[in-house]
Amino acid sequence: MLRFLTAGESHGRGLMALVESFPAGYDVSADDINRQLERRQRGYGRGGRMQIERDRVTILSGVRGGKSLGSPIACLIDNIDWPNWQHLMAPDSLRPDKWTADERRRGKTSAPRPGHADLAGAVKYFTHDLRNVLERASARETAARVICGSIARQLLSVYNIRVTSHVVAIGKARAGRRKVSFDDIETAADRSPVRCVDPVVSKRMMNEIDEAMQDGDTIGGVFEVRAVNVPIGLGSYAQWSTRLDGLLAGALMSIQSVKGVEIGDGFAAGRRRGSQVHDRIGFDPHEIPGHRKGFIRRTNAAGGIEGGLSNGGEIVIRAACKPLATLRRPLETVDLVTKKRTTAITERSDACVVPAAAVVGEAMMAMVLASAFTDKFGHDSRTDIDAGFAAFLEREL
Ligand code: EPS
Repeated sequence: MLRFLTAGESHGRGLMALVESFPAGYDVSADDINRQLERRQRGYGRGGRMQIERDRVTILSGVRGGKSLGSPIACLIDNIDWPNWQHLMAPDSLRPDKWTADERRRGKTSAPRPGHADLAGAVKYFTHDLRNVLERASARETAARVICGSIARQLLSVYNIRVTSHVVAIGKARAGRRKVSFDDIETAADRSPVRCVDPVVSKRMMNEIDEAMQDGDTIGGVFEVRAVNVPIGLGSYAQWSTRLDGLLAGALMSIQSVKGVEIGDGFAAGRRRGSQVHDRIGFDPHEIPGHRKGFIRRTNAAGGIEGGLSNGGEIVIRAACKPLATLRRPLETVDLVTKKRTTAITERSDACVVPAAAVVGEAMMAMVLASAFTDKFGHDSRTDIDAGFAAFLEREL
């Protein structure tokens, strides 16, 4: 199994990503990783931190001459904000007696935010200092996921498997259910400050964010991630833990602030009959380049997955993000030390993260697909995987 691990605190020295069991012989380019990191940093409604950071990767191991070696790939992002936090986040002695007034203010964090990991984390790890919890719970960690996702994408691109995303709702502003093609999303979403392909809806989404910001509030939304040219038969129905839909849903759900995931028609399919939902099977003997000839579908209510397996169609998955828990007008809470009623921490934060979460969603989708792809076609070298994939494309059922 391909494994993707991350480490790092939001205001620590930096973030690390580790990719294990990645096969040898694939291009791994820091420029490609940096392009993805830059996409994650964009998005209307982001806070002050994104003005400070310029996320850039340093590849520490596992790549030589631009090609993967088959050994663990370790990567690093330096936090530019680190000098402002080094006294608060020092791995050695903290010395609060030497802190400035501003450091003392940032260092006192015992008022948990409703909706955040703060309270449950403090109880679980037995601490009254919420910084011990919030630093790792922070969505800054997703920068390291984007590194992993970018490495996964570089493998997938060899087989023409592409992943993209767009935002379909922010607050009350929603894009219609009108069909948007993968290619339209790929070209248009990056041009919108909120990753929405419809310029009119984009404006409405930005208004929703402005209004939330003016009220000292935050706002959530829904994004969609898609993948094309995924070969038929990734994942498996043989065991619950190998089902592709379960793996993708878990991966998307693991993104900070995501509270709901649906595949294909998802919840709407629960309101219709089988005859109105299932995608009829057809046969087209003509070869589609880079794709296995044969069985086709004209509809895609299944979102490209049936029985826990990719069915050769476009994979379509949506995720709903709750509004962030850090409010400029904080909610009522209880101080962990005094047990008295107070208001929650008001750290610097974002008003809306849905566009950035969509880019992280792409990374998670790419990791799961690369993992399922290598489970099917091999883990050692590109030469072996290319041969297996070519044979698979040729094979007739
Ligand atoms: C983030 C960095 C953070 C936040 C945000 C994501 O920076 P800071 O905490 O210094 O303002 O902007 O974190 C959260 C959403 C969260 O819940 O903690 C980033 O790099 O994406």
